[in-house]
Amino acid sequence: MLKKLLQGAALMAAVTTSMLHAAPHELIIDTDPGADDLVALFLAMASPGELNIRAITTVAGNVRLEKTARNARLAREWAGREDIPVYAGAGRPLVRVPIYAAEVHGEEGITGVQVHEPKQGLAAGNAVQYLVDTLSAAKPHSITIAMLGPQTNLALALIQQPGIAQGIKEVVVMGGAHFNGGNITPVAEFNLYADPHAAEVVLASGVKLTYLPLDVTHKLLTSDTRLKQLSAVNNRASKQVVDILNAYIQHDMQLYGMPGGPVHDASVIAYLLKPEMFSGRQVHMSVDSREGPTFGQTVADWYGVLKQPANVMWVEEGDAQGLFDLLSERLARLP
Ligand SMILES: [Ca+2]
Repeated sequence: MLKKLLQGAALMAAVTTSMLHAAPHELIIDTDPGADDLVALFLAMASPGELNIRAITTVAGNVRLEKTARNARLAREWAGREDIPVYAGAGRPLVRVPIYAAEVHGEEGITGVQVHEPKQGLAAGNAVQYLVDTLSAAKPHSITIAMLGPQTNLALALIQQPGIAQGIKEVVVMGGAHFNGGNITPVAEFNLYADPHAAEVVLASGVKLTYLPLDVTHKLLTSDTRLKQLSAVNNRASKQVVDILNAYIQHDMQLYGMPGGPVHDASVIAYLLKPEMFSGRQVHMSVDSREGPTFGQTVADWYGVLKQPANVMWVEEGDAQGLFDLLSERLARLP
């Protein structure tokens, strides 16, 4: 009897899991391409079974808005996914002076490949208004947002209409740093440093938040073997990814003395596709937006010493080889 019950429970669990996998994420990708954003966009656009990408929204970040909006359209053109609309959003952060990261991502925002003006233009309207309209019309907790840049667009949408939080299932953020230390200051990660006030607005909205900070992305590194694995896919998309990464990883490898480079934003998409490859902890997190040496720092209470309620899932471990296996498998589907 007990054995039968256990078998029944196992079957139910398997059915539930397969049902969960059967329903794709209704996804908006908010992004500032960005070399690693390009890799993330390819991974997402190659995964229509799991990710129904409603739109790509762009923001100023790694480079200026005109270039991030163009690069998102380039990614879409290269991936053969011109069915996905691209909306341009905020051209500057909420409060702070704009900063960019051309020294890491190149003047055009993508390293290692030639850029051109894509054939298809932007969707009409602003990304912030698109977020307001889409999230307010959405079923409760139905839309996932992959947050691959500064959080300005979503913050502006939440300020304009706080009720839109109801449409959000989860916001999965590439950003922040705790154990690792920062990459733009000793303690701040770029996306949070570029607009900490926006991150505070999103945090205060009470939406379900998952952070993939440098703590995990600096563990998911390229290697010669992994770049060869990507090369072996041998199509245009894989060649572009290898060219982008070969140029992009140099900065971090030299700066940190690491054996390979991180592919930060791709880990957000990998998390959505295969959450079982990652682990972390529900923690209380705050963002420091005071001027001074800790500007943009995320303070993650890993050990719960503050006795505050958890407000984010802080991802700390990931399967590096799993990420590159997934990327290779999915890139093979692209042109
Ligand atoms: Ca990014």
